[in-house]
Amino acid sequence: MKRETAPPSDTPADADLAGFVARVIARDRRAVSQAVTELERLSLSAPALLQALQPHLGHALVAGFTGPPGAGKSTLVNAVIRELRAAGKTVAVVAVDPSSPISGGAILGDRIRMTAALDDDGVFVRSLASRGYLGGLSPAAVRVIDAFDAAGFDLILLETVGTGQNEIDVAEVADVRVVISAPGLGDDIQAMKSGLLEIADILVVNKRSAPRSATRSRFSRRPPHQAKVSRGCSKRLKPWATACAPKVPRHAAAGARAI
Ligand SMILES: Nc1nc2c(ncn2[C@@H]2O[C@H](COP(=O)(O)OP(=O)(O)OP(=O)(O)O)[C@@H](O)[C@H]2O)c(=O)[nH]1
Ligand SMILES: [Mg+2]
Repeated sequence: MKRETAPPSDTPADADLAGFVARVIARDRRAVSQAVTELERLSLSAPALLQALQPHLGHALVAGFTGPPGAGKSTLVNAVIRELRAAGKTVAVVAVDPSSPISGGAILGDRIRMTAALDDDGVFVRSLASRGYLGGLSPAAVRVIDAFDAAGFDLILLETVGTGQNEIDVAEVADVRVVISAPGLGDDIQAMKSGLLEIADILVVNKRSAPRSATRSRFSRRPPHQAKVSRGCSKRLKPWATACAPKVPRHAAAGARAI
């Protein structure tokens, strides 16, 4: 007698998949969390899930936050979450933390700063480890963004690992690129070398209370030639933005001033 072989437990039947996708789209937190985990780990069912999510993509605006380690990316993202929630928008956050090159573990410390996400169903934060990948993101980040997009979040905030001058993968993924700098991280020579600065739609000089912030405000008033490079907005940004010229706010994420 021929024995029926059951599908591998990780591969949902079509009906199960349709039901699961319906729950993701309805922003059922457990389903969203499970979808994110499957897409992050690239489980056996991930390709079918990704395909099923495709018709539901394209609603969210993806804002990337990048900059050197400790510039204040997570603190700024936290402040932006508060502002967006006050404006009635739903927000998902993908925070990429570095993996230890020795143990492979990641501290996943970004979300500690994101207190605005606590006890709020309109916010979903997922930390990802970079797993040694260079470029500022995690290979899973794009798939996880798709899960949040399908779940109907209005905005997806993507925080990179603390980046160097050449780690600009976020430019490919985000509709709006926010580059965060802080006083004392370099002089005009660093500014001329560009790299990271060139991808900015919005260039934020954070930590206005820091001792060298007066020097940086000179830079803020007179953006360097690099800032012109990203003058255009992507098509997806236009419905959201009143202006697309690069902005250089001098800013304090910690006090949530001038967001
Ligand atoms: N004085 C001052 N400190 C700030 C400000 N924003 C952030 N900080 C502090 O700077 C430190 C680093 O802030 P984070 O938000 O973790 O910086 P980050 O860029 O996310 O750091 P990594 O993710 O590790 O690269 C923390 O101690 C913050 O409290 C600010 O506007 N002013
Ligand atoms: Mg951070």
